[in-house]
Amino acid sequence: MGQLKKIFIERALPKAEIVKTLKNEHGNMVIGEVTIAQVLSGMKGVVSLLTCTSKLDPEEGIRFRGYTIPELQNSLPKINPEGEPIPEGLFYLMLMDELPTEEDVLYVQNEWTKRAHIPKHVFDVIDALPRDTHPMNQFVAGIVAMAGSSKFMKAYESGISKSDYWDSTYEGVMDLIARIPRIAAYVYRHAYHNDQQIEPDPELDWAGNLAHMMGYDSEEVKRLMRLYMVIHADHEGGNVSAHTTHLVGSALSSPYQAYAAGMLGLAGPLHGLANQEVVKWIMDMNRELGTDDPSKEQIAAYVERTLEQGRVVPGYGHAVLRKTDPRYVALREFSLKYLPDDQLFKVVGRIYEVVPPILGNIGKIKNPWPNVDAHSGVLLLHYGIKEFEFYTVLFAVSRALGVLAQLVWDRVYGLPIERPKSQNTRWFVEKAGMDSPIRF
Ligand code: CMX
Repeated sequence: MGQLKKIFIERALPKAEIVKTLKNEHGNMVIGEVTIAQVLSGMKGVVSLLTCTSKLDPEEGIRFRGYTIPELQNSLPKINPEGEPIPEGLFYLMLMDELPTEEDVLYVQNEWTKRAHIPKHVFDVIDALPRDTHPMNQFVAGIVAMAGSSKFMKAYESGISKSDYWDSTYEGVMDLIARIPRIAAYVYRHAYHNDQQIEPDPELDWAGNLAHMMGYDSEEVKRLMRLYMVIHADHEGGNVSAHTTHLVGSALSSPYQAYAAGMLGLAGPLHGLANQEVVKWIMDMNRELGTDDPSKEQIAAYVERTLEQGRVVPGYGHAVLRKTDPRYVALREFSLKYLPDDQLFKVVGRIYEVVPPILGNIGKIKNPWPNVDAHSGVLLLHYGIKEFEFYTVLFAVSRALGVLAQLVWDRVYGLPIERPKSQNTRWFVEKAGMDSPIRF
């Protein structure tokens, strides 16, 4: 048994006992009430999931196993003291519930390098897709094409006991995370670089290798990629991508299938696709105004037009957050350090001054502040990664770290198949005491 896996399960089993006790001895305790409004508003605020890898506070933002983004930037191992932490360390933290040492991070990095081989048929599947297939669809097709090599499925078919599910899930998760950057980079080169593929460099870290295989070898892009992979990795359990991965995993679908399903959720414009939508929106605005330097007044008028058309302003608002997203702040700080004079960065800053008061005045929008997607595309564009339809794939690569670390915990905790209750309209109408002829 690998060193990490052995230590992991020794630490995880006592926690699984706590979860068992909660269920068996405190299972009848009432922890909340649910209103009709919550059911009809996407179950916001209904506590119904157990997620340990991260927690989202509406005011403060995300904490990964208790650590904020600035705290991680100070305490996770880095390749270069001037640079950003490497995502291997964040994965270790989310899986092990402990900050890693340099040696721990190296262990994870080596494990992923060893496991990174991808069967040829997976590339054939991507090659068979038209180049203009949306990169998220190509990416998910590649993930699904790998599902046949799932160690979990093989173990399940061989008749393993429930108590061992976590083991082959861990193996599958480590294989999958190791392979994901190559799939993403392969899609990028298939879609935009005439299939001129770049082989992985086994000496590089996970995020640095992703930048390298995409064709970007400068240290600055590698730094950005490390930051990008850390900040997007997890956002507690209820967001569409994390919840879907957990839900599909609860049917004992393999990690490949569960992750692929989750990433199809990430591909929606209200979730991860918003990063491409932001860049599109800014470019449309600049085109319509005939300038790349719009004034605050021009931006405000364009925002009003967007709203009048019944569209959302992408990159603003959030289902949980009620303040500026700390992931936005981290990207802004990176921009101030490396690209303070970038024209698009300046426009993004101006949009930040204009949009929140307009959205706030509407009244119904619970959070007028920017989320991570309002800023991420600008940095990628600055470094020449101009194919904005690819941006959500980068989000997906990062999101693997959190949702798959949690999937291992789901199996350690023995969480069962998820199956909330649904009711028809008649049921709600009767609950509310309404006089209505509606039957279902
Ligand atoms: N522009 C215009 N209208 C907005 C808005 C925005 N940025 N944000 C919210 N609203 C609207 C909602 O569409 C909703 O309108 P209706 O009542 O007419 O349906 C109303 O305000 C209330 O919404 P809310 O409770 O404040 O927000 P939700 O939890 O329903 O939705 C989110 C959250 C993120 C989907 C929404 O703010 C939005 O659509 N933002 C723009 C898209 C975006 O940036 N998504 C990325 C989120 C981060 C991520 O997952 O990556």
